[in-house]
Amino acid sequence: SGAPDAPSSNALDGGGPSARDDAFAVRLGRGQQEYVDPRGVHVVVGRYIGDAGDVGSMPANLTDEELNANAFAPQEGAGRDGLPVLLPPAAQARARRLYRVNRYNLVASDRVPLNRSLPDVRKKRCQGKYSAEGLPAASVIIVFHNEAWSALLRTVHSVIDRSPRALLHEIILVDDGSSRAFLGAPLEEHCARLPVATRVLRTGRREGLVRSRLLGARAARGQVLVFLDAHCECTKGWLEPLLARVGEDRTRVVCPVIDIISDDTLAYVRSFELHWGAFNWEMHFRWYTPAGEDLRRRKHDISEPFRTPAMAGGLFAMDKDYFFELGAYDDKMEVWGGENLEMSFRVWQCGGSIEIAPCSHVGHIFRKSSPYSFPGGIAQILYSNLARVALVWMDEWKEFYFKFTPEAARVRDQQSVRARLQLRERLQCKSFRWYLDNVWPQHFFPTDERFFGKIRNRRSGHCLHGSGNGGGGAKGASGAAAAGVCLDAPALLAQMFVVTRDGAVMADESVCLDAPGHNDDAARRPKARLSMCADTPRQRWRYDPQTKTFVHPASGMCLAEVDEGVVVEECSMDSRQQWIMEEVPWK
Ligand code: LR7
Ligand code: MN
Repeated sequence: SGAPDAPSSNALDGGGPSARDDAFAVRLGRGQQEYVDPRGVHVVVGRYIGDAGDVGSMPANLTDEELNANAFAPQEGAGRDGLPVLLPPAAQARARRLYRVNRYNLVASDRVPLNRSLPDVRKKRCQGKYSAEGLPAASVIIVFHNEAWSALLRTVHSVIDRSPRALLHEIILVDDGSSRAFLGAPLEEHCARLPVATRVLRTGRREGLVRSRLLGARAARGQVLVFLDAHCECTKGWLEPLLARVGEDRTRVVCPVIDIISDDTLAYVRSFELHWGAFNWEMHFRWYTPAGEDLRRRKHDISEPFRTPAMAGGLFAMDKDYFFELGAYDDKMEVWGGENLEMSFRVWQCGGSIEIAPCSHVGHIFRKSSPYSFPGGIAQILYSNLARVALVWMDEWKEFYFKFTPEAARVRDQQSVRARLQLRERLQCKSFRWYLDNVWPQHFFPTDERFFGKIRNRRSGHCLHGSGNGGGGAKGASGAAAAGVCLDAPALLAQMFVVTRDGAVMADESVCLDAPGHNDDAARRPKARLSMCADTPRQRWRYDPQTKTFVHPASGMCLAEVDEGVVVEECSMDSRQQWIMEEVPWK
């Protein structure tokens, strides 16, 4: 499929999802995991912040010398063509120890030359599709806080080496209050010698990524702003598609496909191009795979840019004037998180669009946890940012969010969002309802026309489990549907379902109740499943309020809870086939 071989592991982070044998397991962000099975059908998305205790806690046992040393020591051929770096046993203890500095393998990163080669991962159709002729020039903005020298400068060098010189107006590095000596004068000296104008701006104190990007954007002189994280590597042809799409229509915000650079071996792993970005009920960013009609449309021409409801946030191109006209960023957002959804809603609701250009591929080191501090605490910061998003952009769905996300509800009243509401007013932006209906019609959010609540089995009293993260052991899962003890207050998303007018039984994370579309053998009782929502008769159900049964028209069978689990079987009106719909107000 064009992907390099799965990297073998230096096994530094004690296993975790990236160490799974499943070659289709890809990590997509801090604690965000997505497993695409070999047929690309089911997607399981894991928790956002895996072990919160791990986040932001700098280990006390690293010495100042270790934290401040730049041990960049390139070895010819290390990581060449994006291949994994395999450390000799002698280096592994040190690698394990220093892993915690950046939450990626610093020793391996320090061996990979700044100008390592990478495969051209683009689809055939992409090659020659975009010419550099007549495209607007870019200011590439990279913000960082205590990044490793090797990873930061590999980002810079990959931009310089793989961008047509005429399209690269400048590179702007924004140091967000880093404390490491090598990021001071030595960084400026290195940048001064580069063949492309590369400036280092400094916030002077820790401002967080939003205000750091704002500093960079205000200083930029290119027509298009291109933002990158500080641990990326650009591949051949990455820039032209971004600039071409923005050049054609300045209201487009264009993202590359984000490939995976292993946090362990630094291997470059091409990711699945069909993802698009959205979010779950906790307002955490998620990748989903298009299904049904969306998938068919996409497959028609895999090289064509496609629209996405939300962006991951770190890697995108946007016309500079449009960026400021549209309100830049919410500068009251701190440190990390939420700004990607804020910008996604704002762009869509206020007249622009967000798309992914599949011919543009940029690698990013995905980490399992954050290496840096969150002054004030991660929950306080993240949920304050998310509360701001909800308060400004989500209309009555903010009440849904606050009702089911106590962490955000707690900080709701501390937010002053007047200026952002005025911006929304001034730009005459559309409603969140419009966004849900038009930008993300496949969404699994409750609306007034949909059932929202629990589905309780009459015989056992058990409730169907969805995929919410609310606990109860029902981890976000495609797989066999299950029922278990009903969970009560605080209302738990794990057992909440939305039933749409056309009979889809949806849960959080875009999973739908699913059963085989035929019944060849009346004696068999196929398991019901939770699968990635798709436009298929397998996922259509008809609830009969009289008999309280969930009929599955495609197979003519009924949903039942039996000893083996949740199945479909021949309809009999037995109480195990009866389900009580317990409506819960969604706002
Ligand atoms: O206080 C800070 N100051 C900073 O300058 C905190 C962070 N930063 C810098 C940091 O050094 C890095 O260069 O900001 C950049 C992003 O921080 P990361 O790498 O810790 O973020 P991430 O990759 O875990 O998170 C994703 O979501 C973030 C939400 O705020 C940002 O939008 C990131 O840019 C974004 N990264 C991507 O979109 C890459 C693909 C990940 C996915 C999915
Ligand atoms: Mn990042």
